[in-house]
Amino acid sequence: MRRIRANAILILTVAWILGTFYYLWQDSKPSSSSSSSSSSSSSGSQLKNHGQKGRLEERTLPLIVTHAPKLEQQSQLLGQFDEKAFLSSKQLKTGEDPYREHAFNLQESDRLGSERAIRDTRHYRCASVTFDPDLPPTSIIITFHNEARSTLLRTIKSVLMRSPPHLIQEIILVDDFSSNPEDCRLLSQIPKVRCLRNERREGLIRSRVRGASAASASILTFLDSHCEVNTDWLQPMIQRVKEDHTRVVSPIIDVISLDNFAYLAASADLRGGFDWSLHFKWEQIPIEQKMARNDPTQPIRTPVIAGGIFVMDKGWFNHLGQYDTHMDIWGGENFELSFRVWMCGGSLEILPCSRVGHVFRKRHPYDFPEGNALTYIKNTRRAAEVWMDEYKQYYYAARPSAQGKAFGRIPEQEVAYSLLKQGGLCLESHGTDSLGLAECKTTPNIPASQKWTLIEPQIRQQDLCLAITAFTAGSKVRLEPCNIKESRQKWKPRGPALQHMISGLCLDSQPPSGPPLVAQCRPQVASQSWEPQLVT
Ligand code: UD2
Ligand code: MN
Repeated sequence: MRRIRANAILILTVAWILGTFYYLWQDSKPSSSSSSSSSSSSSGSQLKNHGQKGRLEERTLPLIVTHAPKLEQQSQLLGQFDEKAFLSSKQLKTGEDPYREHAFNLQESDRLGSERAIRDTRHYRCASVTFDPDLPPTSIIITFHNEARSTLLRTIKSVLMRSPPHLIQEIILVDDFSSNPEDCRLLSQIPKVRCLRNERREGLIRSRVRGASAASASILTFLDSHCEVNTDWLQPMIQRVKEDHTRVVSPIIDVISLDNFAYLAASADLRGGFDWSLHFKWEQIPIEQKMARNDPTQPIRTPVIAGGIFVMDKGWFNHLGQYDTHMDIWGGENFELSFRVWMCGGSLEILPCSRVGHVFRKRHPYDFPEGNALTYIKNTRRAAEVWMDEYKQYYYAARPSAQGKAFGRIPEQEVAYSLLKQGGLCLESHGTDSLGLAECKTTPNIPASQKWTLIEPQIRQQDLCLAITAFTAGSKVRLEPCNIKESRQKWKPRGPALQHMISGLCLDSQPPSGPPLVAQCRPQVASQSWEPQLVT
């Protein structure tokens, strides 16, 4: 009996070891001859690095390999296009740094060829999800600036190979004034591929708008120029947008190693996020939501998208005003679009049953005519100024260097103002040091001195904030320049009262003739009741 048990354990152990080896072998294909990371890291690295470490899936997934199509299928896919000539025209010279031109290992990408089998990284339950038989087709839009030929062609071929043909209306390439115009011309020979070439460098934002305007399908799909789409990547996204045209959906973005081009599964527990400096980062789904998720095929709602890979209705894209075309080169447009979508009543989601691989890089391989940092500030400052209302102060606090930097013109903003009423009287400022109560005025005669903006934790009048002068009962209040870190300026509503957060004291108009001060909070007392009334 004991012997049988020992044998069973031995067999299981051997099977487990073999399984692990097979998995690791699959995952590390293709093996890398030189896996040293990019040597040069430019000034833009901290803006660009989305922190891919820790984003990879830890769970061992069932191994399903996506097969490459047979040879006769391939020739049909590419038509007159001469793949061999296209790929062999430019080769890396011996001794040349393979990372220099593209910030990924070009040698490995070239070695891989234009197609390969990759692991189906979805949860196994995704394979049994079904879609409407009448999904509408999409226009795929890929903008590129000096992309490596092998990665660009692999992106295009993976789309043609791994999408139901009737769903691909066309692939629109927008060549953003790459040095060699031939890439654009040659790739147009592939059936369904059109290439538009910019006459000057526009950046990815204006290039995508150009591509979207040229699209003939009612659904737009955006991809970066160094992706590989995975099995059944497209159907889940089109299905969600077909059901509700205000959804903007993206796949889980798997990681293609910039060193050896291994295709690695990303974690399915992440969503998009950002810090106040408008720096994109992946964040864990909140634990309550994670616990409530009993179906791993369900969408994950996300505050923002990473930006490069998403599907959206063309009418909705136009309705929202497309992108902000005054943004240059790279960066910030993902926040701007995400804010538009949420604020205009749409939604953003990540679909775990859709997987697309992307080569995440540590630096920009291309130049920024106005400099990397200034361009990022310009773009994010536009997003903050246009969409973040009073919250933009957090952006400036986190990125003080953005203050005073050029960001072009933006449409006038409308801010919501309130009166702070106590019976028929209103809180009013007379200069910064003196506050008082005065008869409430009505539209259109409301003076700026009675208009307040209540954005927790601040009570503002333009750039001035209501502050206590000391942390003791009986202290006066006054206006002073807003500073988000200043604890004397932090308030929160407490019923009808306005309570200073640290001292716990409440804004009080007693005595009515004197200036308002802070006093011990007393519920239901008229002198501590401030009724906000919105004015336009
Ligand atoms: C991420 C997004 C990217 C974009 C960017 C913020 C993903 C996978 N990628 O950066 O799509 O949203 O954040 O702006 O979410 N390009 C041009 N013209 C230029 C510069 C770039 O056409 O002047 C192309 C470039 O060839 C590439 C795409 O724009 O296809 C995105 O550029 P990237 O790959 O350098 O950006 P990435 O992935 O770091
Ligand atoms: Mn990219």
